[in-house]
Amino acid sequence: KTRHGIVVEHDRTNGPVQFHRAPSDDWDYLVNQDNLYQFLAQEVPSSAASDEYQNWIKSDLMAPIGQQEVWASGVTYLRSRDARMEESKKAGGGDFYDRVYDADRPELFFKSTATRVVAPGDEVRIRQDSTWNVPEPELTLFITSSGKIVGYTCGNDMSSRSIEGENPLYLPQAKTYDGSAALGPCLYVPEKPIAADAQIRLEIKRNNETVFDNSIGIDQMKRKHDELVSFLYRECSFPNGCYLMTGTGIVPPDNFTLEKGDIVRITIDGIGTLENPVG
Ligand code: DO4
Ligand code: MG
Repeated sequence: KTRHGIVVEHDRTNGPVQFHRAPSDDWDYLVNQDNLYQFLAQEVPSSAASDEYQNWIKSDLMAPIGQQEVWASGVTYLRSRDARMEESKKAGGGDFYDRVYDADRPELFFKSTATRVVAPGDEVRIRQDSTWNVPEPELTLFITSSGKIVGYTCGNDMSSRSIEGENPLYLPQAKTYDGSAALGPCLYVPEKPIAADAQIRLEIKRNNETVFDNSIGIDQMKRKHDELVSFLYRECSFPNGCYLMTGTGIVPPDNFTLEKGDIVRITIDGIGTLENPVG
């Protein structure tokens, strides 16, 4: 894959979301700017691009990542707290999830580097030693090295519920393995923070049929984006900026597990759709 996609906010006033090729091949340098919106607004045409251009760029998108680390937040929505409490029951349950939902300090964990992040259209994976697997559709922040949120993308925090449910200490194995994360389809760079009523939608298709479809508003999240960032940046520096998945508010019912060949589609208003087959 050869193209990094960017969506600049001024597109929203011009009809459908318009993708643009990133105006530099030096992704790490390009995106790590506190005035990224102002820079891109000058570089990227505000007039609508042709359908041909849109199809061309969407056909070959890389994940919008270079040297950045990907971190993730957990238990930021009620649905996530309830699902984790349920899945950990057999292991004695504990009140970890309940406590972290209400605590001052959020759950933050290291998810991935670019090597384990897959691009739009490429395969996300389920672990061979896991029996219960789900995608987690998450609004993902892009934060500069100074701690400013300048962009957003869709994230898939692929998770093994069987391994995580067996013991909370297995979380890194449940969350981090080859093909366990997807980002894209682009970096969305608005002038102001993403709309508070933006919706996240998760659709899962199997043999051309929809087997799961649900949505949630980002306003249902318990924590503020800046709150998550301030904890993440307390004792960690990020010379190239950083991605932070903000947690899932959608968890399929307990009798659902992903299968090889399923198609996972994550759509967030303003950003577009991240689609990946499961391998
Ligand atoms: O506590 C385990 C992980 C939580 C998580 O990934 C989420 O809530 O999205
Ligand atoms: Mg998650």
